Amino acid sequence: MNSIVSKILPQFHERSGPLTSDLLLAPGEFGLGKVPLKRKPDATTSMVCGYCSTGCGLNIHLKDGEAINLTPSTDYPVNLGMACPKGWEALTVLKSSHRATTPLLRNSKGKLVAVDWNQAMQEFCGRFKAIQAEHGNESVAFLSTGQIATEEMVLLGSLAKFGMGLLHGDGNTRQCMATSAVAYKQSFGFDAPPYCYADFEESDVIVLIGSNLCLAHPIMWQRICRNPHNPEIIVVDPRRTETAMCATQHLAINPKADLELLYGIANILIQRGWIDDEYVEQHTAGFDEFKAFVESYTPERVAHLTGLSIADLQQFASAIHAGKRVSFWWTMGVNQSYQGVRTAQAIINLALMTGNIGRPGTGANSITGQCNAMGSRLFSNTTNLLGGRDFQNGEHRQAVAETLNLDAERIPDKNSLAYPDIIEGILRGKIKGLWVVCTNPAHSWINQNTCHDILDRLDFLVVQDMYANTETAQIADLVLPAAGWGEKEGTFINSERRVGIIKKVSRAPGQALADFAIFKLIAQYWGCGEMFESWNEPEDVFQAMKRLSRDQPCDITAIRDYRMLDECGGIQWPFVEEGSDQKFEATVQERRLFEDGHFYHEDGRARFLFEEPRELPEKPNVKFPYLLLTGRGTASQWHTQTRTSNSPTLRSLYPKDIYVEINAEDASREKIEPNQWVTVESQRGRVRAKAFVTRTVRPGQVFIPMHYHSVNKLTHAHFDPYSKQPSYKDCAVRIRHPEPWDD
Ligand SMILES: Nc1nc2c(c(=O)[nH]1)N[C@H]1C(S)=C(S)[C@@H](COP(=O)(O)OP(=O)(O)OC[C@H]3O[C@@H](n4cnc5c(=O)[nH]c(N)nc54)[C@H](O)[C@@H]3O)O[C@H]1N2
Ligand SMILES: Nc1nc2c(c(=O)[nH]1)N[C@H]1C(S)=C(S)[C@@H](COP(=O)(O)OP(=O)(O)OC[C@H]3O[C@@H](n4cnc5c(=O)[nH]c(N)nc54)[C@H](O)[C@@H]3O)O[C@H]1N2
Ligand code: SF4
Ligand SMILES: [Mo]
Repeated sequence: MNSIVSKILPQFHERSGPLTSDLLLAPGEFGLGKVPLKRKPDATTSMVCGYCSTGCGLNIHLKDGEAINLTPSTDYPVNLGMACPKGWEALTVLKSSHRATTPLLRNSKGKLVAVDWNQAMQEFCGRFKAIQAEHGNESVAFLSTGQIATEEMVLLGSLAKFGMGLLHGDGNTRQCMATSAVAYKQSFGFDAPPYCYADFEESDVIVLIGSNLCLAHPIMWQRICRNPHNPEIIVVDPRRTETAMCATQHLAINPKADLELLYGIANILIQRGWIDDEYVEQHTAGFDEFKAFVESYTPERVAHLTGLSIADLQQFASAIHAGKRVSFWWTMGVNQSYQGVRTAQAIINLALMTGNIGRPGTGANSITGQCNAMGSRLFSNTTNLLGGRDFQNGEHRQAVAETLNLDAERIPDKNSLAYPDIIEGILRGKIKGLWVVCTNPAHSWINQNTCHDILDRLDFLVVQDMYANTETAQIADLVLPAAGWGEKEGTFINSERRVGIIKKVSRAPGQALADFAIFKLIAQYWGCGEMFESWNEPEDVFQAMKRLSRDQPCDITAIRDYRMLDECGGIQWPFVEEGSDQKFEATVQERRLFEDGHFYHEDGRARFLFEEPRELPEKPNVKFPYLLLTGRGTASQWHTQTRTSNSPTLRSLYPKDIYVEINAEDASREKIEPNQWVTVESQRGRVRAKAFVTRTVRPGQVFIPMHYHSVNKLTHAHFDPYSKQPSYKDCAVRIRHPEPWDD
């Protein structure tokens, strides 16, 4: 086996491998190419940011081929010279003492100790194969991510399912985008967010539902600030967020009452005759049934259910009617709900019935979260077969088999378990081995008390991460050290479907390898290396992705190569070869879908989908009187903070300690002083937090940012039935003080 390491490693080893930037020249001559350009060590190159789905372009300034600084790109169509604090600090967090620099294996004394790649690979393959031999192939699963390059996702998904024979693999996108993906698929026939960011600037009415753009997508918010039409900005959020404060109308809705609100608004629009009948007639199906369904959502009833006034509802409906170009946007306030799919579809219904789709400044627009969640939705080979296909469809399997020159029998004909079912499978002893790539479930998964207990039951847990100190790495049996953004190359797909490029401008520390290289190494040790023989570098996989996308709605066959992406400032899908029906100019930098009113269902029509709302599963009650909301806390914190906590600058921009936002009225009644430590308790666990007394949350509600590790001790594991996305933003808690830690 050692010979494999010596054969493979030098090819990939970050220390010996060339920086991509070695091949780069001055601005205007960027290229990742194999074309050996004359080396010019001090230059600037550009790539997209590795945090959020906005996908800003960053200029990376190099000295001797290595990144020394960065500035936001002024000519990238996404961010037009802007970046948020995370983007500005993206390089800093790479140089951290917490980086995983060597594989780590848990020894017989229970300690993680450094081992070499050869031993790590022997353990990885030996242990997983042994589990498979005893309990069947399906007893090993993987959990992946929306934060590695699409090429890496394709390789991981292909290796795991076609090479290693796994059936079950899902991603952290389940926590985040599953609802939107299912909603779009059912309504439009494909998971296709229709918009481009120019729509932020072209709308005259912008409706933001469960979306705190100002801090979660600050550059998208900047795009709204550039809107020259003096737009109405309507924010639907139980909290008076930074975004709500900037709105022209803030609807401080009762949590999880969005479905009632949206049905109520649809009813008002119908009653007043404010419908685009022609659009509905030509391009949709199911409107009459929907119309009959929403009739009972009278303004009086809806006002009562949502906690809003009838005047609020009338004003919202009137704004939609008055708008010439109305866009509807949503994020986690909608997706993370036990009825998220139907809520997202209720938003889609409003856009369809008013003809606000397919034109500039319109759309039913789901905003993605992670830098490459969109890549994961199409190419991770988890929920969908590669290219947005269906595992259960024989023709789809055949198409993928032919494209990848693979025996179709190797492609599972069953769907994977979803993330919550993988967790459940571990609990039931069906899943014994888990491989976690670029996600931190021991912090981010819902209801941590059981999550920890469940992960402890695994026979073998492998974590592949940039940092060795993540909550999940700490409990792993084997840690594989990964290179991060800036240390490897590939592509990301942003919220507006733009394929953008990332490059290697920094060397990964120690023995850390790009995920791509780790997957190749595993393939060799597993004994299926020849399946991926032709995928020597990410761009080879990119060419395969093009072929996999052919004739799918996400067709990118006309993107020639990385260099073209670089020259064009990223390219949105679809981007189809000459000679096909759809032809796009690379020079047109921002495009939207459905301009011809044709959707992806066989009849070309979008669907009106709806269902009776359900009760809040865990309502506040006498014992637990507050409803806990969770979400993003500041623009400077990223998720479980493995990355952002490594920047002193970012750390100075957010509160060090976990805090709970509580309304001044409640604080006064509970006799809580600002900044006092209190205990927040749910039926499942308790958390110590500092009281942040504020009027941004309403009485009876509290808010804790997700970035502090104990938050998910409180959350209640319940899910949307269609998307299986966790409902992170509704559970009942109480607040105690003095703290009951000693009782
Ligand atoms: N700085 C920063 N930016 C990020 C991230 C980060 O960690 N840090 N993460 C990225 C990722 S992966 C994602 S998914 C996005 C998330 O971006 P957002 O979805 O904008 O962020 P959240 O704060 O999770 O949730 C948005 C809002 O939903 C509201 N909400 C809660 N319950 C309800 C409800 O029932 N109805 C309505 N209408 N609203 C409700 C909350 O009060 C909150 O203000 O952000 C991305 N951007
Ligand atoms: N209570 C509550 N919980 C939530 C949410 C909420 O709103 N409330 N939001 C949910 C949402 S929307 C999301 S997206 C999830 C996010 O949850 P996670 O995915 O668990 O959060 P991250 O901190 O982004 O974890 C990514 C991990 O990948 C590592 N990493 C970064 N880059 C690379 C790389 O290139 N390769 C490898 N191998 N590793 C890398 C990082 O160090 C980090 O440990 O959290 C969810 N959890
Ligand atoms: S808005 Fe998102 S993509 Fe842009 S710089 Fe900030 S984190 Fe990066
Ligand atoms: Mo997310």
